[in-house]
Amino acid sequence: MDIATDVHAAWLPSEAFRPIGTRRVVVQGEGELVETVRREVEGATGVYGGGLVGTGTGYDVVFALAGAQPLVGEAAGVLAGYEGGALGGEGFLVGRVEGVTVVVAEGGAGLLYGLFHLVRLGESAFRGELAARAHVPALRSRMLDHWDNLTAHPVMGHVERGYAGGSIFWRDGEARRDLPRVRAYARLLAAVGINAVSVNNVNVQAAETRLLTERLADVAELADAFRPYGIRLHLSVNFASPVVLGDLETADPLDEGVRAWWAAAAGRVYAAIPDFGGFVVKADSEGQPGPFAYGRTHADGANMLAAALRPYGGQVHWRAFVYDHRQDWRDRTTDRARAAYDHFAPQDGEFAANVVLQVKHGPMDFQTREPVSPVIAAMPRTRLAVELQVTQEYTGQQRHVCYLGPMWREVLGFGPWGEGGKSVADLVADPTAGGGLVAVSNVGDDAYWTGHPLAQANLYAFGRLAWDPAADPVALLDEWIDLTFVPLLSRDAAPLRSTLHAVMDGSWRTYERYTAPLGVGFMVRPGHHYGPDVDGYEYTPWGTYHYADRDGVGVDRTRATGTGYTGQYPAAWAEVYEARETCPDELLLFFHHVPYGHVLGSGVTVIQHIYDTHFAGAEEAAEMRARWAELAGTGLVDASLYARVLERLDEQVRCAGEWRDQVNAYFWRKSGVPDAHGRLIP
Ligand code: BDP
Repeated sequence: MDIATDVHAAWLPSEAFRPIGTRRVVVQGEGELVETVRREVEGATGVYGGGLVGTGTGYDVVFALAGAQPLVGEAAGVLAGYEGGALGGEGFLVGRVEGVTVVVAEGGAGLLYGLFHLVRLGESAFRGELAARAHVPALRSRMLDHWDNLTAHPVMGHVERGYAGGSIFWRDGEARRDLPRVRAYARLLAAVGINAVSVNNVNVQAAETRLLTERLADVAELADAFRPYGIRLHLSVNFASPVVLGDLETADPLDEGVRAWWAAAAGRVYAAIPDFGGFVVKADSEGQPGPFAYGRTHADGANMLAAALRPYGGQVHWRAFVYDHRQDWRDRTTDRARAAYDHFAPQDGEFAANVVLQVKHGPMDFQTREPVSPVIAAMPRTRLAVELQVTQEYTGQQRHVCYLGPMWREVLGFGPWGEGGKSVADLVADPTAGGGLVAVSNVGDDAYWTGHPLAQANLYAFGRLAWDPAADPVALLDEWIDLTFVPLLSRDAAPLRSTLHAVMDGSWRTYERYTAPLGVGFMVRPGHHYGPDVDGYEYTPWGTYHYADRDGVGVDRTRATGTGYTGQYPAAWAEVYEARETCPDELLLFFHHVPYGHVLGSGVTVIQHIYDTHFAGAEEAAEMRARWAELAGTGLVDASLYARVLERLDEQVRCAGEWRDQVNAYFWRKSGVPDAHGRLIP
């Protein structure tokens, strides 16, 4: 077989299991996840001629729980030689002694992650000696949120901001019950280390409140499909559920009846799903109900739900995406970027221990470039999770190639307190104060899962960065290529690898070049957010402005003359952002309103930078397409996958040209400053 026949397999094609499948494998231990490991091994060895064998015979690989009795000698040896800290339920040790490859773990999840680790290593897991090494996830919670609607929303469809077809869970108000597909999905997620999902949209429609009541069996069925892969299911809930369901007249979090209602609801959920993860809540945001209606705080609201879940060990993921989407746009002192901090920072220390405050990585809304949210550094006494957007709402909607690994790596590596201080990754990884990493899923019922086949790499990279935030995003691309494409090739993969790197490595920067400049954001068509519309949101109440006029552009967020947003950062960054001279170029227009002639750190004026980057970005998109087209007829990738990517690159090239022309024409007309190189601007 030369090319993929089962596109559903994504980064787990059966060929990737050949190295394990040809070998004699011992699996030691009991429990549901150990059974999953056994099933995986049975499947692979059934195809490739190896076998699941007993401890008395010759064997090449051992997967063992540390507590198994009697532990085979090689596993006991690896364990005895290990001197590091606790592995926990999800960590594992890998080593190779006397020709036997060994994975030892304390829990079934660790063993399963160890199996997928060996799949990533391929044949190299079976060569020479491997010193025992521990692999433990840096973050305890690695979660994917689906914005899937039970019933198609009239505007948003079945998946809000979904670009990969319908929901794999729901259709037309019913559970789809395509459980084999859900299990295949759970398996893909486990292979990248994801251990939590939420299966419905944060904007919870009235009918969806019934997931907590008469539809609970549907939810339990999904939980059953995820459980064998170590993934805990969560639900988004509507804060006003007691009212929406017609049971009570109030949803006031301090009302005893309301508290009892939620306690009973949680009891029912746990009776059906004993390992249920908890609730995800979007409250008082973009029209969702919340505690403000009753004069209560977000801590009041979150803690009430937390109390209902506490007896069962559940958590509330309370989202910090709270702002006024009907702000007075004539008032230049209000600033949407300030909102999350202004709402939440004063409540630091007031949230219960099983509340996780889920903060978007930037202060606005998943733009191509934003500074890191100041909320992340402002709440040391609150458990925080950082939320990323894998679905490409603002980054090309899975029609454009935009590999986001490099952006997320920058976010995770950012040090809010400056040099030498803790990083964002350190904060979310902290064993007591960290709430992990969450991302909005990019998956649907599309044959490639993600619409754009190359968008799979974003899901892959998210999971792997949540496991190891220090991972190099380009190396993660290699891993993804090695699993997804290389096992299917019987010849040299180097040309394919170099094409994929050429198309993907710099694609986020390319996308940034042809869209909104210098961190100012938006400029997208209102509503669906695809393609350029420079003034689309400029004179609306949404709070997303660029303030371009004939003299200059950008948002003054300084303390000296602007909205004061820079003051929300710890001193090191507050000062850097406050001054035009020290503010990083790529964020200049996020923080400052400057004349078109302002000279950037790069030595170029703002207006010339806009022209240069837009010409360059559109050209790079065309080069990406040309690189991909070189694969035509080579058989290096499946023909339908090749065609799907090419068709999307055609659209990317068209759209990048549209962005270039609209943005350049707009700023030429506003500023009256021509392009120094006399290129064509419409
Ligand atoms: C925005 C989306 C909107 C979501 C919202 C959220 O445009 O569809 O409901 O975020 O995060 O990016 O709640």
